[in-house]
Order: sequence, then structure tokens, then C-alpha cells
Amino acid sequence: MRPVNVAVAQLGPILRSQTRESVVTRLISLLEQAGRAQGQFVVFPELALTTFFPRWYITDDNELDQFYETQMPNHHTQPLFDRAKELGIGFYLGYAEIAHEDGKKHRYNASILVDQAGSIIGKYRKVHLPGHHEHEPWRPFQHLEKRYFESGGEGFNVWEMFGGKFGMCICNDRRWPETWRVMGLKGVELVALGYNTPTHYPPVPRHDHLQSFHHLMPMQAAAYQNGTWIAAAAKAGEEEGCMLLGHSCIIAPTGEIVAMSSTLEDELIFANCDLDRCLEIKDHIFNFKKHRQPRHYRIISDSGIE
Ligand code: ING
Repeated sequence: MRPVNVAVAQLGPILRSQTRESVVTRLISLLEQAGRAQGQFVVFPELALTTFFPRWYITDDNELDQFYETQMPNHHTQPLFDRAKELGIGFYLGYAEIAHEDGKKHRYNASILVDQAGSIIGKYRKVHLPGHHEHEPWRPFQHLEKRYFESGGEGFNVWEMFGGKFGMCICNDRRWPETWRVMGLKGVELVALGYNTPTHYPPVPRHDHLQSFHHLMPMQAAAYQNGTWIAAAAKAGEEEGCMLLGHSCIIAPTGEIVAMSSTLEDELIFANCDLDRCLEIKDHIFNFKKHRQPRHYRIISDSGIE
């Protein structure tokens, strides 16, 4: 048995006017609630420190920069790291990152894994960026992730935590089977992710009523097909006029949903995740060594690589 008490900390709306301090206060409150229930690992949403700013066309770079973190931790988030360390709780946190690398300024939709000692042990930069690059006034709201972020160059990895292998992804990544199989081939046993998913999808509005299904179905399949736990945290509710999907959830390696949020507010859900249960899948139905036939799959990895 390798049990981990996992909590998913769903956030309700974050208004554009809300300060980092007030948001971090909400995160710490959820962290303390997890601590009271013996939580060991907490998953926060994507872009958990600010409103989902890609919904606006922002032309002023200084205004845009306000939504990003240039250091992590920093004076806004240090109290969260300190409290988590005091409580001995690890966490996943999504945020917008400005990084100065090879003499250039880069913008990423990022997430980190922080261990129970408050140290950042893993960093991930969102690979699959949905939406569009140019202002599209026809839309009731923008989705300018292709404008405001670069796709992460490090791909999908796993890190040792709680005696097992933990992975990360962010929002749109969860829709792509490749996200999960790469981590599955790296032996992942729990994937943490956050998301901000508008329930209205302007390009295909007739799919709006399917948003929860299209959120849950890929992850349930991925959990089963890769023998991993999944802990997914929403930024939910009507945020600056845009309704964001809730249904934060924890999914077992069998594909069963073992916990799900039932509000569109700040809400904590829990599950005791025994990492050994991954072996029920990894050693049997999806025993990659015994059953996988990669010689027939080349088109998946090779197609589209320029
Ligand atoms: N958001 C959405 C997501 O992939 C989206 C974008 C919404 C795609 C609805 C399709 C339908 O969940 C982010 N941030 O990726």
C-alpha cells in the first residue's frame, strides 16, 4: 500500500480587480482545510493566482505583464509556501510565468510541484495551447492563449513524490491522448492538473452542453489506459461574465470518478489514493511490455514533426 491523501482545491471566480494577496488568502484557507482532514497533497487550478486574462485582447505589454509571475515563490506566494511547509503538505500550483532565458523574455502557462518541505521539485509549461493568436471580435470573449504563451519546450515528465511517480499537465493538455501516454510510458501514477474551461465554445456552440462530458471522458479513459490516478482542479463559476466549468474531480486508475465537486465556488474534494492500485492496470490489461505494439504506432509519434 502506498496511500496518499489527495485534495483537489477548486477555486470559484477570481475577478480582474482581485489582488494576489486576497487570492493567496483563499489558497491558504483551502490548504488549511486540507490539513484538518490529514491531506498530504493539494492540487490548485491552472492560472490560480489571477483571473483567466486570455479572455481579453490586451495590447499594452505592461498591463499584460501584471498577470504573470517573474519569480516563484515571490513575495505574494511565499505565505502559501510557508504555510504548506508548516502543515507538511505538498501541492500543485498553476500560474502565468515570465522567464528570461537566452537573453529573451518568454511567457508560459506554467505549473509546479512543491514537496512537503516546501521545495519546488518539478516545473511544467503547458504544451497544448488552445484558442487563437489574433483578436477575433466575433467572439463573445477571446481565448488568446496562443498570443500570451509559448508552448513548453520540456514536454511531459514525472517526478518522485510520496514514494511514487507524479506528473503534471494543464487544461487543454488533458484532451490529447498523447499527453497521457507519454507520462504513462514514464510510469506515472498520479497526474495533477488545473483547468479554466469556458462552458461556451464559440467555434462550435452546439457542443456547449457536452463540456463536462468532454472534460471527464478523456481523463477517465486516460486514467484507465495508463493506469494512473488523476486529480483535476477547476477555476469555476461565472468569472468576469464567462461561465467556467466546475466538476473538479479525482479519478482512479480504473477510470472511476472517486470524488467530484458539486459547487462552482472554492471547494475541497478528497480521496485516499493508493498508488499501488495503479499496478492493477499497469501489470495486467495495460501491461505495456507484454501487450503494446509500438511498431504499428509510428505515425502517431512521427507525423507532423517538421
Ligand atoms: N481552456 C479550455 C480547455 O481546453 C477549451 C479551452 C474550452 C477548449 C472549451 C475546448 C472547449 O479546457 C484551456 N485553458 O485550455
